[in-house]
Amino acid sequence: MSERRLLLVNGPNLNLLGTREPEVYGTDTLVDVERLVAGAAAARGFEVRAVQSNHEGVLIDQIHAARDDCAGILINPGGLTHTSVSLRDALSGVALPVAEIHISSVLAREEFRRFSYVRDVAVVHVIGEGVAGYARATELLIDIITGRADG
Ligand code: CA2
Repeated sequence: MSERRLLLVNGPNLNLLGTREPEVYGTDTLVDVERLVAGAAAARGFEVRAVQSNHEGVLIDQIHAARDDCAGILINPGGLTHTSVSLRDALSGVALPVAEIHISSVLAREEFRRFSYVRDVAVVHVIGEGVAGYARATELLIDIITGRADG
């Protein structure tokens, strides 16, 4: 492992966290999420570069850039989870370990949320644990990166 840094990616509309639909997504904001992840990573000696965008190409460019200086990627792709072959190809193309996070229980919501293009390119999946799931995903991904777990 060359770098003790993670890329945290939040996809479209996650900038709205904490502003509406609290019954689905809770009351924490995106800033709270980014602080939570930074704290969980720092406790294990990692730093985090966080990006949120509503634009698929921006997310893909950031994923490509992670090849140079990150040891893994935490991603909540938002609605792109269910639609984007390109995002999936970017994740598989950089060949870094990926953790897929969903705040809500996507498997228990509308049918169209059940399928994920990201699922089988990720080695960690934390789904339906609310914002706290980001911290657990961070720990699980670091376990894999540091060789403390194998999946
Ligand atoms: O449960 C998740 O984390 C999702 O990835 C969130 C996406 C949704 O399309 C996925 O199916 C599941 C939506 C993100 C929108 O976030 C909002 C947050 C607050 C208010 C409105 C939208």
